[in-house]
Amino acid sequence: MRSPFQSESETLRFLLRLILALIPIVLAAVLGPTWLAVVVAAIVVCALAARVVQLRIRRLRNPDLLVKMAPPHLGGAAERRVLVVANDTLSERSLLGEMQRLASGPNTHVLLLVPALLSPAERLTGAVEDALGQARVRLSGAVSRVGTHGDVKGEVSAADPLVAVQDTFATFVPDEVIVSTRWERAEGGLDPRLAGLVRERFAVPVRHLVFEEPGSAAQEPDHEAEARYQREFGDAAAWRLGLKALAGAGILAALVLSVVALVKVAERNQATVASQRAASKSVATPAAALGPAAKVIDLSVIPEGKRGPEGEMHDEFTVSEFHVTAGRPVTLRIDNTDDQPHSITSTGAKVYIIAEPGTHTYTLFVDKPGRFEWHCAFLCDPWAMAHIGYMRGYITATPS
Ligand SMILES: [Cu+2]
Repeated sequence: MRSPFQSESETLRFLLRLILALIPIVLAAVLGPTWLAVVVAAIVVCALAARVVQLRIRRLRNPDLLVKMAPPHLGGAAERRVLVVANDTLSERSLLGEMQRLASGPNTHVLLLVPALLSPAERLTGAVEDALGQARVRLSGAVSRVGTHGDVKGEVSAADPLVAVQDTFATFVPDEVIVSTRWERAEGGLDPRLAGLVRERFAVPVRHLVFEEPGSAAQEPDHEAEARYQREFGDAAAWRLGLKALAGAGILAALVLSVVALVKVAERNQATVASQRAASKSVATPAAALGPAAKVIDLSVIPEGKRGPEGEMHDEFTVSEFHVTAGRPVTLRIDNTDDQPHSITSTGAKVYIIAEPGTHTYTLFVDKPGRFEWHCAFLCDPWAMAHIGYMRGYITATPS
């Protein structure tokens, strides 16, 4: 596979840019919350992608003009070497006739180059065998029909068509090139701009044989028609690329937004649990200072342990009504049979007990009299979390 970079300095520049782009992402990840790093990463990726798209659009609109290569003439003065580039038009009778006419000329060598028609996906994955096989079949068909009339050789190539042509300038050294395409680029057909691109790069006569549709006569567009077509095709391709880039940006934005939302929710949950854990510890301390708890209440947490009135089974605390005396600690021995924590959370009573899985003791302490509602603050069974006697209940503190 060819490197996408044209030179070492270009590779180096790309690496430098990549490192520069990574700095803000790393900084955001270290200094800020995770979602900020995600947003910064997305912005950096968008900026890089926009730059790539901009460069490609520019290249599509104004293909860079290279210095033309003028290959030396190979062989005797009377010798003529003709390169024919075609694939999807190889069934055209007039193209084969033209090749026959050329091949039967004296001292004329014809090389038929058939570039495999690869989709971008095939080019990327290297799955070139099918396209190469098709190219070989077309080549051998054409050579067997033309070859008897003179010197015709054939070649298939999996490289980009322009690169394949360039390669034959090093090996075959043609004096003349014929490129045959359709006008409209059919599904996977040879790019009609190929003739113009070859003409731009090589100082040899390039003929473009165009077949509007199968069986039609060959047309040879003049310079102006060719240039106009190239411009229009370039504009259309630039448009298509722009639209694809927009769609890609939309998908990326949606992805980033959902990742940020997920990260934020996860961070908030963590913060809630952490603050509840801290709170349940701070409640335990004054309770311990008040001496041994007088009373022990045994209860369990059972996932899907109790049938609701609508017939479904729901998570439950086996005791959901607690009676305490204000200012006096009570010990809860909770056997949480679930594999996730549940809680007895009441902001009114300032009770924040997290029942971890397994059997542990906790101190229930309410400092003022009143009847307070509590609920489980962990996302467990939404129905149970909303119903008294399941993941919700009351703490009644009577005055001492
Ligand atoms: Cu719960």
